[in-house]
Amino acid sequence: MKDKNQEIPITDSRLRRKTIVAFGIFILLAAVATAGWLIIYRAKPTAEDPYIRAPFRKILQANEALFGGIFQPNNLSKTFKNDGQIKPLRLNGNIGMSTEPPNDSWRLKVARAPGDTLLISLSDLQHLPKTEIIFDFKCIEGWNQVSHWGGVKVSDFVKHYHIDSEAAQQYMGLRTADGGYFVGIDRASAMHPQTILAYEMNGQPLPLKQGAPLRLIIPVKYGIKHLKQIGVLFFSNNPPRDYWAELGYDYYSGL
Ligand SMILES: Nc1nc2c(c(=O)[nH]1)N[C@H]1C(S)=C(S)[C@@H](COP(=O)(O)O)O[C@H]1N2
Ligand SMILES: [Mo]
Repeated sequence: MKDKNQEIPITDSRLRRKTIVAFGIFILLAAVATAGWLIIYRAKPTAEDPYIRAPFRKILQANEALFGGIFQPNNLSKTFKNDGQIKPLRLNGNIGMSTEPPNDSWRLKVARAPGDTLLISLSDLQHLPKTEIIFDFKCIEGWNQVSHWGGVKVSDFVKHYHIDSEAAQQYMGLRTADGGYFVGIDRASAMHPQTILAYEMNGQPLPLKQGAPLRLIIPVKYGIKHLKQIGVLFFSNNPPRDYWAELGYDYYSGL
């Protein structure tokens, strides 16, 4: 019987053949890598999306199709018990934010149609059923923190103001009063039972820098979507403008 461990003698011709095969594989892989790089390098952003090269956006969109497709509207994000140790969320981002505390004349603007805007006061919102949530807030910059919020579910809000038909559109859009920060949210995530218009943090009125009088809390998304100091809310079948998506980030930003 032949010994499996028997060494094969290394002859010059065998060595040459091995070298040629290895070199061939190397050239092939290098060519594939270079071709891939060239495709991405030569690709241009498109007119509609001038911020990132089209192949990168395609990858983000494929991700969105996959994760949006498997998104279960009734699957809840993990929640936590209040152990009395929950700290204010670490501050991050102040784009589009005012340093003036809001006064009693503040109204949430709900743009239903051109020339048809609902104006809703904070106390109106506080009279709606209140939902509290304690969840792990995640920022794309790589930090996360358990945080505690109170407010009204977007789905309860929609029902109360009879804007179900508007909210049946594919997206909800939000922007700050000055329009400096803006996000777009797919309908399923906006209407998710843990998505709230929050006016409290840790059982206290929302601090200004944390988004007073009203911010979005949407545990199924990364922090970039939790817009602080909401000025205008609207629904649309076209994707609303989104601050970070326009700088090349993922529009969907799901968790
Ligand atoms: N208006 C506004 N909202 C915003 C931002 C911002 O720059 N401006 N930053 C976002 C980001 S990236 C994060 S992580 C969270 C942080 O919220 P916090 O400051 O309450 O921690 O707010 C989000 N909402
Ligand atoms: Mo963030």
